[in-house]
Amino acid sequence: MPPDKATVAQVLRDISLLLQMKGESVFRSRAYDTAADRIVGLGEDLGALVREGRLQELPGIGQATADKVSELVTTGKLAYFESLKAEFPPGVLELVRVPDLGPKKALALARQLGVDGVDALEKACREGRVRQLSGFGEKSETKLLDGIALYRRTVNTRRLLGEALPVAERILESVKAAPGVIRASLGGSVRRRAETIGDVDLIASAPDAGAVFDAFTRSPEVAQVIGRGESKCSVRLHERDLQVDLRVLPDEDFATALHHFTGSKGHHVRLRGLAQERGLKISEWGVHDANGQKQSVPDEAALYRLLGMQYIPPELREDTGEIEAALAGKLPEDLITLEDIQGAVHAHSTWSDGKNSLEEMARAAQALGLKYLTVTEHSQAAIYAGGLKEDDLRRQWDEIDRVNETVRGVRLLKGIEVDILESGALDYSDGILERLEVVIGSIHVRHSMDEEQMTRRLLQAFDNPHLHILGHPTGRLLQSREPYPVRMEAVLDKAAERGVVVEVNGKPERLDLKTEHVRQALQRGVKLVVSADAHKVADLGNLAFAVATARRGWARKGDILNTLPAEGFVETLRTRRAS
Ligand code: DGT
Ligand code: CA
Ligand code: CA
Ligand code: ZN
Repeated sequence: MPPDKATVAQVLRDISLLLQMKGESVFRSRAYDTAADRIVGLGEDLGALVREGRLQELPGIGQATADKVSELVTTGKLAYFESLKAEFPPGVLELVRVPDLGPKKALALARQLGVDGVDALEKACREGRVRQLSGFGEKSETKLLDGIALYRRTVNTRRLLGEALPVAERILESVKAAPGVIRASLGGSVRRRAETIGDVDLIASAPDAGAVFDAFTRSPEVAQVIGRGESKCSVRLHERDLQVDLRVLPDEDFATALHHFTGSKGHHVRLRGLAQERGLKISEWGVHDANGQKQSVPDEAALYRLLGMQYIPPELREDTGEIEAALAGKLPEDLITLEDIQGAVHAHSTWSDGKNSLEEMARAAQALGLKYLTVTEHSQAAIYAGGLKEDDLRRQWDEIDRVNETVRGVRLLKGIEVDILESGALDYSDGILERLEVVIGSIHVRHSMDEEQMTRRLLQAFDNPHLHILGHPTGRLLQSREPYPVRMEAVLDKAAERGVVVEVNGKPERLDLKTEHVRQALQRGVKLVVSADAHKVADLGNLAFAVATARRGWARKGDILNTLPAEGFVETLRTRRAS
C-alpha cells in the first residue's frame, strides 16, 4: 500500500527537523513543514494528484518538494530522506518527539551521551549523566523525565494485545448490557488479534445510539470523553490510558459496519476492488448494487458470500493471501481454536522463577478444563531464574508424583526448559534429559552473537535427540528487545528434517514464533505447540494469545501438538527421540 497522507507529512516534518539539526536556514526547513500542513489538509486523493502531476499546483509546494512527495508515494521510500538520516546518530528522531526537547538539544544528547532513543535518555537522566553536559543541569533532567512520561502517554500509545484484550472484553460486556443493545462486538486490531493495539474499537447495534452512549460514558472506567457524535463516541479509560471508539448503528447495518471497522485497511481495499468487478459497492454504509440499491447483509458470512468467497475469520484479514485462498475455496476451515487445546505447554513454578506452587498450577489448569500441564523449569545455567541442578530435578519429580496423586483430572508432565548454551549443547547431561517427558530448549543468554553463529547454535542443538521443542525461537520482547539475528528459514528447514517441534509462545511481550514465522513453519510441515510460558496461575491465559498468533499464521488443529491428549502428546515426542 502506498504511504498515506499522515505518513508522507511525517517524513516531511522529519526532514525539517534534520535540516534544523544541520543548521540550515529556517526558510529551508520551514518549507517542509508548510508542505506537510498542505498535504494533511488536502481534500483530494494524494495518489491521484501525484499520478496527474498536479502536486506543484498546490500553494506552498514547489517543484523540489513535489518530486520528493512523488518518489515517496510511488516507491514507498525517499532516497534523500534516507541519506539525510544517515548523517545523524540513530534514534535522534525519536528523541525530538519528547516534548520540550528541540532538534539541537536532541542532537547534543545523542552525540555526546550516545543515547539512541527515549529509553536510553531516561536512563541517562536517572543516572545523572545529562547534567554533566554543558547547557544542561539537574533541572533539565527533571524536565526531561517529565517530558518522557508525557511522551509515553501520548506518542507511543500502542499497547500489547495481552494488555488491551482483557480490558476490551470487559468494556464489551458493559456495552452489551447498555439500554437497547441488540448485538455488540469487538472490532479493529483487537478483533484481528494484532500484536499491538492502537485503540480499541467496539461496534454495537441499538435503536437509540444516544442512550447507549449515555450509559457508556458514565462508566466508572472512563477517565475522559474525547468526542461524541451521532453514531460514534470516543473515550479514554483509566486503565492503561486506552482509547476506545464505540460505534452504534441500527441493527440492519451492524454486519457491514462491524466488517468495515474490523479492517484491516489492506484487506478492505482488495475487497472493494473485487466488489466493483461484480457491480457492487462496499463502504462503511453497507453494500449497494449499481442502482444504489442496498443489499441485505445479516452477518459477515453473507457479505463474503455476496463476493463469491469463503468466510474469512478476522485474524486472517491482513491481505496476505487470504483473499485469493477464499476465492479458490482453499482457506483452512479447521483453524486452531482455544477449545481444541488439551494441555498447557511451558510452565514454571516456585521450583524456579514461578510465583505459584506445582499444586496451585495444577489446580488452575484443571479449572480451565486442561488435561495436562508440562512443568518446564529453567536449567542450571539460568542462575538468574533459579535454574535447577540435576539433583533438584529428581526431588521435583517426587513432588510432581504427589500432585498427580492428589489433583485429579489433570496431569503434570515432567519436563525442563533447558538452556541452549553458546556452543549449541544443552545444559544437562543426556542421562537426565532422556528421563524427561518434555524437553524445551531455549536461548536465554548471549543474544549478541551474529546471525551465522546464532543459526549454527540452534542447528547444533537440533542434533541432540533429547531436544523436543524449540522455545521462543527469536528471543524478541515486543517494544523492548529486538529478536536475535537468525536465519529462520534454515532453522525451520532443519526442524522439519529432524522432527523438532517449534513453540508459539503466548506471553504477550513475546508472541514468538510470530505470525509470519508460523506460516513459514507450516509450509515446511513443522509441528507446533502453543504455549503459555506461565510463571503464575494467571499466565495460563496466555494460551489464548498463542492460539491467536497461530490462527493468524493459518495453523489448523492438526498442526498443533498440544491438541492431542496427554498420552498422544508424550508419545509423539518420544518418537522424535527414537528416530
Ligand atoms: P490500531 O487501532 O492502530 O491498532 O488498528 P485498527 O486496525 O484497529 O485501526 P483503526 O482503529 O484506525 O480503525 C479500525 C478499522 O476501521 C480499520 O482496521 C479499518 C477501518 N478504517 C478506519 N479508517 C479507515 C480508512 O480510512 N479507510 C478504510 N478503508 N478503513 C478504515
Ligand atoms: Ca483500533
Ligand atoms: Ca479506532
Ligand atoms: Zn524461557
